[in-house]
Amino acid sequence: MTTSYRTVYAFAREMHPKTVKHDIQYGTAGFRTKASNLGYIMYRMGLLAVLRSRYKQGIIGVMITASHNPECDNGVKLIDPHGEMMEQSWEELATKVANVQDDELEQTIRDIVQDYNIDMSIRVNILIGKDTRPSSPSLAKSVIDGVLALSGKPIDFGIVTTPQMHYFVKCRNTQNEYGVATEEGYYTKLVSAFKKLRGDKYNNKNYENRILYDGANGVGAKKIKYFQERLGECLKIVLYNDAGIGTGKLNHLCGADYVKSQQLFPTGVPSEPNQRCASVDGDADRIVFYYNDENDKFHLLDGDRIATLVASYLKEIVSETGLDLNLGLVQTAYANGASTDYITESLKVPVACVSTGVKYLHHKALEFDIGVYFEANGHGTVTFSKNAKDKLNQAAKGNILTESQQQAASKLLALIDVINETVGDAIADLLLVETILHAKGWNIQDWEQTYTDLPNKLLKVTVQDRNVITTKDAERQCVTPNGLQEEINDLVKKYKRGRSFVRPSGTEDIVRVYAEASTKEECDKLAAQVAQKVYDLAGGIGNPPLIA
Ligand code: 16G
Ligand code: MG
Repeated sequence: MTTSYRTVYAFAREMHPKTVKHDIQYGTAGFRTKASNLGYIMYRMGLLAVLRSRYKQGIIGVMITASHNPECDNGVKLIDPHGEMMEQSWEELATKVANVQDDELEQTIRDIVQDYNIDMSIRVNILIGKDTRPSSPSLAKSVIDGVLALSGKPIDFGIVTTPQMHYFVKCRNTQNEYGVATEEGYYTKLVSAFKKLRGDKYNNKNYENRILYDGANGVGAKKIKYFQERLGECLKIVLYNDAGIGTGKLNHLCGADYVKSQQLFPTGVPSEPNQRCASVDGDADRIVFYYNDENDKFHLLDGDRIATLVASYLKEIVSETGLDLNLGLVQTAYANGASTDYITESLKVPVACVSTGVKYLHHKALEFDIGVYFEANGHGTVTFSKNAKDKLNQAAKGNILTESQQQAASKLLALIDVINETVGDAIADLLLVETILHAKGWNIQDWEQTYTDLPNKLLKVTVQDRNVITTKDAERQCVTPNGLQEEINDLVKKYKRGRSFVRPSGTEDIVRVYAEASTKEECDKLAAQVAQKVYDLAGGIGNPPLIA
């Protein structure tokens, strides 16, 4: 079979013409913008997926989603054969392919084929998935046209969560060694591991097996039903926010991003005092936990909390196995300072800090035998090295260890199957957290009491060009504009436990300001003062930020 390039331009011209003049960039989470501007981008990403697939000689995934954005937005990202986000060096190619004129498209494709020495005769499969946005089906059709134009074979998985797509891609590329590449395979893997760990004692000490679940009116609401069916009485998941497709309610006043960024209880979930609740985001790759106390005060347990809970539990089991496995935790600068102190000082687990964005966290985590990573926003998972899995498998089978060590090894192996190692997975993370709370006999208050978060604040500043801000040291230090870091240092010094950093957003045309300090008042003040410095030194536009 040889691929003809003839259709590339013809399809573009007749069916998917470029409709937007300005360039759009493949950012931290792929392309993301108004759905109405994305048709030609989708077509072109279908083309690129085929090139990437032939280049890597593996199956590539394409996920159509705009995560926690409003319903009118959409987006697309490519998934590499290991189930990870597409390698960074290809992001530039994606940007190029997305932005050339229609009549330059064919040549651009030919150039990539030549530069990367791609064998265009290889037969390839491209897996396509989408969230519940009303625009997703027609955008999926555009991706399919792109795949067909270069003679790839599209396989449509329909409406699925982002982490399900990552899982399918990995399963397919490992000939189902990682799991069976179907929705059923995914549910079976997670649910059987969960049930095995839980046993027949559904409650334990302070732990009660009931959780209120906010599905953000998205795919997370649809897919949790398969878990409800399979888990039954073992874990009672009570679903809220499951509005129909196209009602405009996706992520509206609910979902993980809303709860985390607004620090508010979502709409549509009843407030029962001290009841554990969880919210996922629009494509179910983030989760946060929370509750209202008897005085109706809101308490949030975010990604940092999940990270510490998971790391502490893994540390316990690893030591029970007696095996020599190195465990590490990866965070970003957004991690609450109190969580970092708790992890290093109390848990004595090494912490690495990397730049914002899942790909950075994931890659760093792979350096450990067991790498736990979470962003404060609730995106995260755990990765296990081959070395760790081999040692555990041997330990669980062989007679080298004591019986209790052997049992711990089996428990850890089951825990690995509750985890989606490819990417942060809200539902898998929910099952993991429930497993740990159950094992510890904890309610959500017990979990919260492990340490006290420092008050923190996020602000946005609009500037002429956000790229004038450059950073180093995992975004904790600002390099340009000149003098800004010194100003931040001077401000931070004035506050007890003060910490602040600024970085250009990778998903919005703004600069983000983060601050934390020992009291809420001080923290708000520090954030506002730093925001003002950004406005003054980095070309702020519009109204200056308000100083509290
Ligand atoms: C994207 C990233 C997320 C990051 C966020 C930061 C992925 C899959 N998602 O949603 O990890 O926290 O961007 O957004 O990488 P920002 O650059 O606008 O602050
Ligand atoms: Mg998401």
